[in-house]
Amino acid sequence: MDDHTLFREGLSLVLQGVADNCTVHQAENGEGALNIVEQLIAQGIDIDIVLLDYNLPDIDGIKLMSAIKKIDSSLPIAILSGENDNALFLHCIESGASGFITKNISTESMLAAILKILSGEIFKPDSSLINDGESDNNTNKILDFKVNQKTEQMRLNMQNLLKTNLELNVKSSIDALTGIPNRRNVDEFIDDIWLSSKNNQTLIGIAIIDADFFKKVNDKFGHEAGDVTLIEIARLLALSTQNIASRVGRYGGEEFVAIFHDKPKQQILDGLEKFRSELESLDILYNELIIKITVSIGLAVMVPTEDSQIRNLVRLADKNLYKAKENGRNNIVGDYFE
Ligand code: GH3
Ligand code: MG
Ligand code: MG
Repeated sequence: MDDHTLFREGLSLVLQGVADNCTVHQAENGEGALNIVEQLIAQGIDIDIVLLDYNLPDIDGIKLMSAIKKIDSSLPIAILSGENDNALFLHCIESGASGFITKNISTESMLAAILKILSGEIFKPDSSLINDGESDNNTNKILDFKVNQKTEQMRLNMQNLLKTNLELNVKSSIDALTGIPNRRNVDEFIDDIWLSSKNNQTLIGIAIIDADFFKKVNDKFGHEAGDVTLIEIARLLALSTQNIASRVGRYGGEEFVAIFHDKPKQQILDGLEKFRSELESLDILYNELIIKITVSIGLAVMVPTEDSQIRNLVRLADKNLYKAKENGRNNIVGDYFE
């Protein structure tokens, strides 16, 4: 729950990207969050964790936490905050939070924090991240004591199974270099979306994105510079398509993929074009050198018919990528199947 749409959508995307069997529900204010918790519990659905923004438009984060705890006192709740001071952390833990996560940390660290809380531990930010102007040794001792006490208490209802699953999924679904979903993850996702598109007669789109003359980047600047370039392509792809792509991933080597579901074709094309042009003008800094890179994109979209097959859609996207390369690279070729 966070009123900051970008942050909320981003975190949701990451969580769904790492755990196949995880469903993320989003709310942009306290009332929405309470409604979701109430509804899920009424439906008998287990909630593994609640991530609450501390600064909310309609209610104080701590008050909202108490309201949720009234519905289910055993629910692990993590408070997310842009501020990082000891007093606030202590206040949250005392009020029943299972963790206090500062928002200024990497996605990887945030996932690690969530995993820790899921395993029944209290998550406390790295002390170097905490602005402890006022604190002294004594405060730290109280803090450690409270954390230990709470941790022991929570170990009793540890959710080991979920933790193991999540950890396994994080390792086997995420591309180690770029941090975005890997081919296995994307392929499984495509199968799911395909079924849903077929059943609901909605549009599915697949874009295959390949870096142009990438070999030259390695040859000219070295393999490490090539790696940095791949990271930048992945980052920009995820960022510039975050509102339209259901998932992006690394398909292998210098090839990426984006999956679209139930979005108008023009919107998909606009999003991909935005990514293509932003990448073209991006200066990638590496050891005081500037690396330039472009991509060619093959897109295929369709509403699946009774006898259409997913592999034909992927094949068409691949064929279009080939055409984009032949057209001189740094462009998009797209097709629409009726
Ligand atoms: P085209 O425009 O036709 O796609 O040309 P290209 O040079 O991008 O394509 P080619 O397939 O000839 O070369 C791809 C290169 O990508 C070769 C390979 O060494 C490099 N590559 C693949 N994976 C990685 C990686 O993880 N890191 C780095 N640095 N290079 C990689
Ligand atoms: Mg290439
Ligand atoms: Mg290639």
